[in-house]
Amino acid sequence: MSKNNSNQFMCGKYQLDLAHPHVMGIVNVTPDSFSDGGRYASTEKAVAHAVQLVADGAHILDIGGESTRPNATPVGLEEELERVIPVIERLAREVDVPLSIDTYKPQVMSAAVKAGAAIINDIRGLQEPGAVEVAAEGDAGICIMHMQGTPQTMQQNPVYEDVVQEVATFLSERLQACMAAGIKAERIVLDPGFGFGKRTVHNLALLNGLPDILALGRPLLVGLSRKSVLGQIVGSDVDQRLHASLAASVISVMKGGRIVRVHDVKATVDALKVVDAVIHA
Ligand code: 7PJ
Repeated sequence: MSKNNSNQFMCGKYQLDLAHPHVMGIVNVTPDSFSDGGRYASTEKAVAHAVQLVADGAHILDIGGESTRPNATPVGLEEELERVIPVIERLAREVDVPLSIDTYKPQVMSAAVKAGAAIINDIRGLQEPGAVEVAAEGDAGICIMHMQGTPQTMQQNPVYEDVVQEVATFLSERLQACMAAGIKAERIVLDPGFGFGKRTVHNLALLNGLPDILALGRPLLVGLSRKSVLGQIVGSDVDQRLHASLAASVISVMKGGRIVRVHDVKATVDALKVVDAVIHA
């Protein structure tokens, strides 16, 4: 495969060569209700998990303090900051991979970047007032994701005429808006947002349609790890979706995806080494 500039992803002090697939490990920072250590315990737990993911081969860590699963209760700004900022500060010192902040709140983006985050991963595609401006201020990489509706309502009745076309149009418009605000294309990756306001038919059409979205000219990030679409296909609970998730990661990269966002880093790294060897053979 030839070297292609559109595979370069600039994020803070890092430049990732996405000609090779990259694994983004998921780090959820949620309060630990079983421990009396409170905030300190949840910070320690998230940091330890993150350090393990890097040892397992994660190329990027995605840190999130608010669950965006369907029907999840929103987390307030102060609470979200208290969850994620101490974790990012610690990891910025302890690991040498780009840290991504999974948030749609401009205040969290800005604090996270100050604390050492190199990527802003926004499930709302920088649509919150002020988000594009915060992203344009620094040199962080940006992941623009598509979602229909909001996490509270998105799975109630998702409707599309042509899901691939509609997702591509949205991502293209957000890409233009970011570039108009001064964010260089090299800093942007795009994500169809699997499971965010999509039924199984929509998720499958999008997976098949990844080449059409790749045609927008920027690398694709794909998040299918343990998602309910896989549970529907395989008939398994969320903690029994490793094999289905590996299949999804392999297919995603074969179809043109370049960053996969996953829980099970070690297994995914091995699976994608095989895909990488085939792609570059
Ligand atoms: C995604 C995400 C995804 C990006 C979540 C879950 C839901 N960010 N954050 N793409 N999913 N960019 O992991 O089940 O698919 S949270």
